[in-house]
Amino acid sequence: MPKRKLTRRQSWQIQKIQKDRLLRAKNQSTIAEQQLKNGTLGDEKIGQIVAHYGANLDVEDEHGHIHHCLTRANLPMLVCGDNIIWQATGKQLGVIISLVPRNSFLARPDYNKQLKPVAANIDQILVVAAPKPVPDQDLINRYLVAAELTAIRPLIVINKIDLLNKLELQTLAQRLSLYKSIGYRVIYTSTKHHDGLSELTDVLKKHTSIFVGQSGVGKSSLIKTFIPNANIRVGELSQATGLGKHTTSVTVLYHTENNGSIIDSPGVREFGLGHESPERITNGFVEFKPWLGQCKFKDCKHSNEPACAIKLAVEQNLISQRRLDSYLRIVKSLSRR
Ligand SMILES: Nc1nc2c(ncn2[C@@H]2O[C@H](COP(=O)(O)OP(=O)(O)OP(=O)(O)O)[C@@H](O)[C@H]2O)c(=O)[nH]1
Ligand SMILES: [Mg+2]
Ligand SMILES: [Zn+2]
Repeated sequence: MPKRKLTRRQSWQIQKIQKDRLLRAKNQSTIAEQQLKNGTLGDEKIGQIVAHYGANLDVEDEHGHIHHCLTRANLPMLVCGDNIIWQATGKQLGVIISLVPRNSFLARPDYNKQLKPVAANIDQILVVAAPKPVPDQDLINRYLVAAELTAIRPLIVINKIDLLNKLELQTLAQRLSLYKSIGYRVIYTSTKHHDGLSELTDVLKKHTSIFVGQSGVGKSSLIKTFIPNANIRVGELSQATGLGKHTTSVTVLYHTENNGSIIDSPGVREFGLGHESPERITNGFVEFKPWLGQCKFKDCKHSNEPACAIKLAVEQNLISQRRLDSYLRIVKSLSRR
């Protein structure tokens, strides 16, 4: 995607927004520190972050009650799924005083290239795509790379299959069979016709899963089918662009009936891997692994070099040309940032 040149006014606006944000965050931490100093605090308790609105976080206690909390200034940025220690400061209000070490966390760089955690303590990433908007395979691959590099199990969910006739579905399944061949589970769903939902329920059991993918693919709609009582907003696709309109704006964690938790996150058009090196990205393409280190040149980029083991594997149909092309596009996009 070409880089957009910002006008002076736009840069000024962005800078102002960032300054205001910083000020707000500072104020909020000062309030939290003040509350701590005032000493009107309850006992230290364990809790989990279940929603995240700027400086305010919703903490769920062990009884399933929600408390609106601020955090101490010395804590890192907290996200959904984080286990924390908090103290009550009032009715349904509290302050978070420490973070329990994370088992895992998914992060992505923001527009400032700063790495921002998205969710913590997750053990499954459900990469959701839909026939409309057209499944973006580079985006799917980016998520798969991110999942591989953070050692969180990824699965692919193709939603809205009701939009396809039998032949179209077969063609898509054929196209995506490559993912199955490299070890990823692909689940086909429709929230309209209830296809694949029991398979998905099974997958969610006893796990903490995050739903990620482009806006409008139906992440919230899928989650709604598992937690019908939750107040989840689902959006319309824009008439003009056919793309989603970013209905979900905050990341929220929901509990399922079968001991699982699901995290709904806002759709993204692009999942940046700008913080990763090309070598790490190579490792995120699982099927490349047996051939790594076998190219003629140690610094082989797997594009035009002679005696490239990866290209040889492509010629022998052991690696898909489409995955190699996608890999090369992703690596190329790193140098543009
Ligand atoms: N035809 C069809 N439409 C669906 C299906 N699932 C969801 N939709 C529609 O797709 C649109 C977007 O759904 P959302 O659930 O808001 O999508 P989202 O991925 O959460 O989008 P963001 O929150 O913006 O990231 C809504 O109009 C849904 O009704 C499906 O299985 N089939
Ligand atoms: Mg949503
Ligand atoms: Zn090579």
